[in-house]
Amino acid sequence: MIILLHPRTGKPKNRRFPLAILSIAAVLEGHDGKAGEDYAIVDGNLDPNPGNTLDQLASGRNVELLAVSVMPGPQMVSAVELCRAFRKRYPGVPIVWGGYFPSLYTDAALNAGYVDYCVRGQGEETFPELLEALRGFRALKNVRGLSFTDAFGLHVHNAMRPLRSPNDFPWLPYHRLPVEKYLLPTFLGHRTAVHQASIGCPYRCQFCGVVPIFDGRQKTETPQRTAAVLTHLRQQYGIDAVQFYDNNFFLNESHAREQAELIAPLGLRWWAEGRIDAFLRYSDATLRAMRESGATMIFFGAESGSDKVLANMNKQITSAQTLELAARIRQFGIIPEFSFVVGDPANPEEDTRATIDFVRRIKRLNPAAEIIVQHYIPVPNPNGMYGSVEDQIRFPSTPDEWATDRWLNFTIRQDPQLPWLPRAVQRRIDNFELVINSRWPTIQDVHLPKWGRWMLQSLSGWRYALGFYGFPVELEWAQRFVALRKPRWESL
Ligand code: B12
Repeated sequence: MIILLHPRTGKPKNRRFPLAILSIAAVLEGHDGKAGEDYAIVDGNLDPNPGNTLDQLASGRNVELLAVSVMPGPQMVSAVELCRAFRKRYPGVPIVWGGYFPSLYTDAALNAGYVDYCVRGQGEETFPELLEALRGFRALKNVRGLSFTDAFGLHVHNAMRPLRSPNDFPWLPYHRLPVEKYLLPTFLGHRTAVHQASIGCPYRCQFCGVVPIFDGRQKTETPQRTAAVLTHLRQQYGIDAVQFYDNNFFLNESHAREQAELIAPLGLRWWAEGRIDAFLRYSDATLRAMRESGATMIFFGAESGSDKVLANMNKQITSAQTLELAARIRQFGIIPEFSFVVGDPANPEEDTRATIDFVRRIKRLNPAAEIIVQHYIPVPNPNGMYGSVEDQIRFPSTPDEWATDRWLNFTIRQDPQLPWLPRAVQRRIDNFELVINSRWPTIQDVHLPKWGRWMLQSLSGWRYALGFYGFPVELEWAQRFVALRKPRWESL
């Protein structure tokens, strides 16, 4: 038996389909007359005690491989704990990690005594080839996208494999999960599903963790396949909303238009991530078609209000484009969610000031726009990190070190302790975020009561009006009181 493990990422009420593990499960199912593999899925977001479940599955059975999906942050912390315990009890069972953590920090992952293999990047082909290698039908060195430790204790990193379109792989085996438990209420609907129609991203923003893995490549499934999957989820499980997890859902206008027309009859409300420049190029008719197909909110990486900073990030947009989009999108009734990466290492003070001013301009143009303000934290990047901070940061060399509070806070961008970011500036960013999130509480928090919304808005109004963000103790208290303040990593 093969065990596919998706360690816990957050609170049960924010549970979503574990798409990464389901994608691997898809290729383990039987297809075209070929028998499938014997496998089980363990999801830490559903199972209150995944350690026990692993034990029940492994004791008295021949487990061939424990395969774990690991994203940086709380999921990695949970993976460390589960894998360490599993290795102790079942030392003969190999463990493979896949996902963003081992793809970005491969050596660190292999340095853990309990990680035998890492799958870098897309897993649907690498994983079955690893199984072949473990069964003696292929050499490990011939499995592209795989990393492992050789007999001399050296890390071997095989070449990456070409990216394939999700179209080339079978549908996800939703029936292997208790689907009902994953369709939870969100601001979009009562039964919200998630789907990812593409892998990778064709851009090379210097601050982004997707770039080192996919190196400016993206492959997308056809609009017909996306529509067919959503139709199945609608008919079979009654979904009424969907969150698209693509790094970049809109690439070209004809694709976006066709997609919108195909899913419109399903009557879903949806959220996705897109690019400001791509969106601005679309005609009014396309934007209207998107709205009519259920587009409710679109996340855009605006990143900064300074064109110099945007150029340094290699973002390939201008601040004027962000303002234009904020104004234009209003008439279509789609809410833009603008995300900012604040704290330019060259001049964090100036960047913070410029971005705060810029956010205020956006809010004047489109008060419904949602704002996410994040501290810039670097990720390894072979083309150089944004801010050229290579000499100022040393990443941990083991998952156990990544799992300490200091590095967990770094990953989730809460008190990241960056040598170039003065404490006072970090506090200013946090305070501004608190004021703006109180002045306009997000519509995405379905648990926030009306009175709580009203209280936050009333308390923060004067601060926002005067531009006074310092010492917002009453807002901290109020946010806690209305239970709005949850760890940042629980929302994207
Ligand atoms: C969904 C998601 C989440 C969800 C997780 C939901 C869940 N299911 O539990 C939530 C909201 C919790 C989340 C949180 C965070 N996330 Co997140 N998240 C994503 C997102 C949007 C999609 C991931 C996904 O499921 N994709 C679908 C699957 C099919 O694709 P995949 O994960 O790439 O899997 C493929 C391969 O990686 C590989 N693979 C993956 N796992 C495995 C396992 C095995 C055994 C094998 C063989 C292969 C394999 O094969 C798969 C199929 O090809 C990505 C962005 C993106 N589009 O990739 C960001 C992303 C992964 N998140 C990221 C980050 C940073 C975070 C946070 C740390 C953010 C924060 N500010 O705090 C938090 C913390 C994570 C945590 N809680 O542990 C970054 C990671 C890169 C980085 N910068 O370090 C990404 C890339 C976003 C970004 N652009 O920066 N996230």
